[in-house]
Amino acid sequence: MLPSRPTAGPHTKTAGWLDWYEGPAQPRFALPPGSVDAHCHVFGPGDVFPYAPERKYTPCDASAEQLFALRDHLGFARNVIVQATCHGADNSALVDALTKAAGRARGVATVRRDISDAQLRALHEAGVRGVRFNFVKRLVDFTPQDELMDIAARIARLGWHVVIYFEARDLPELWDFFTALPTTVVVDHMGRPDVNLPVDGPQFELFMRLMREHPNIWSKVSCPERLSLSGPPALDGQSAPYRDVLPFARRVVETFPDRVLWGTDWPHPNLKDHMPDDGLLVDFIPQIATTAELQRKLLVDNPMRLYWA
Ligand code: 0GY
Repeated sequence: MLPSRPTAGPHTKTAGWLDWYEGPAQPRFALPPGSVDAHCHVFGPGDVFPYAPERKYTPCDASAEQLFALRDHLGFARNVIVQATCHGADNSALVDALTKAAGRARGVATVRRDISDAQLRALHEAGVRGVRFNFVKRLVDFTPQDELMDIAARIARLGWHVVIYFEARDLPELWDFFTALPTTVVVDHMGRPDVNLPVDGPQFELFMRLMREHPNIWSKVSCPERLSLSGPPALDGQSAPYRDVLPFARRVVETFPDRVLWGTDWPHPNLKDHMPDDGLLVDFIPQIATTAELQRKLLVDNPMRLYWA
């Protein structure tokens, strides 16, 4: 069981925002030993780690302790904690969580161009191994690409990678920037395809081409709950959960088995329609990675190579 309920903290939560799911199911799928939840966040708690003034939403709190309780409940060994936009470039909550994880978590930070070398080194010591560049307009203000490229050049020297988050329709205009990045590049949530479009149609083909032509580009095959239009399991149990996302995720896993990662995305920011039960999300994994070998690569080998090597 999780130790405590979601709380609002000292801030007023964004209207319509759903709290993370309390008491998730025990997954039926037994995760391979050493599995990594490679995309999750901590929020606050806001009275200890205030949310950034420039944030576009105010979440309910989701602490490191609550994340680790979920990790143990679901059967993961480790987490990769990604700095959420509600904390801006103040990575204090992330660093606190990494310290508390005692080696069982790595981090992806948000940094600005004026960060010093000493601050970057301190983040590395804490367990940060990447930076996130966010191009989703509802989440962040615009940052010039030359600033991002400067940051990429500096973190490349530390052996870090860049995580990119964007909407599929914006890929054509971002292509040149993404393909010029000097590091390993990890795409969040398969570049957010429109799953109403065909899996072999021009939009998703462009994403597949991005990965095919650039062996340094990886993808998280996460967030079916965010991408799906068909939604979670029907109450009558007749329809498969997130069935419209399946062909997309399966195609990426089977085409690039050594460059895929999976994460819960707990505590699932910005969901207003339904909040997934994280236990059922884990049960979705064997549908997208259908053999023991693909599951081991997705959940253990790939994240260990990228974050713990
Ligand atoms: C995600 C997705 C979202 C939010 C953030 O940092 C964030 O605020 O990543 C989103 O709203 O799509 O990956 O957590």
